[in-house]
Amino acid sequence: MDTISFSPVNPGGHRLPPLPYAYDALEPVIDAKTLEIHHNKHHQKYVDDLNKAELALVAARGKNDFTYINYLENELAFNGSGHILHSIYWTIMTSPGTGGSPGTNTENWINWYFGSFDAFKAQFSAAAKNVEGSGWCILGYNPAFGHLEILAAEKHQNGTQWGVIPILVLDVWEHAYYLKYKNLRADYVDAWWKIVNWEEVERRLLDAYRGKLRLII
Ligand code: MN3
Repeated sequence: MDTISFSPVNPGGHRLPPLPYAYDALEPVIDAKTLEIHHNKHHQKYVDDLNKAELALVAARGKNDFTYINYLENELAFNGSGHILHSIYWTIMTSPGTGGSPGTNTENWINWYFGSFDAFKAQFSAAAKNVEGSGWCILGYNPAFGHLEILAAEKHQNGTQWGVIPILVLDVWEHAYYLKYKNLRADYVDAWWKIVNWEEVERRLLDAYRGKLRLII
């Protein structure tokens, strides 16, 4: 059997990816202060805690001491998923008026499964507005079924289908919108459509279908 070469992230080696734009680039939909805290503080903490959990597990294996295995497995799931989803969230947004419209393949796949773009948008918005507590709304490609699906995830990790590859993600934790929108999550969700980067969505969809998508670049 062939030995494949791969380029893993070493245990404890995760880094906060830089934003692909300035903190004020998403104004007025997402204000600069919210974006700065969200990226610099919240996302950084998921990265730090994921690294800590991985290194703690390296140490646990070394000592053959799995006393804290339940805690550490939960830390891996929570912080690993948080790191992945935030990294995608930053890249699928862009300044208002610059995101274009859905690409040909994105549009075809959405129309085939959801019936129309409007029906997709209505379901995605409803799912995002009604996520219970903190979580995400995710349009993902499911290689097991060969089609797109909308999933409403609680926290970062509950409510997924195994194998789903996130294509378009919307953070509906309060830290993503509370400074500007207060308790009005629905207003944030409705405004957010103005900053979707459809070119990046199309690229992610095609790479996911071809099995070439690296979730964090
Ligand atoms: Mn967040």
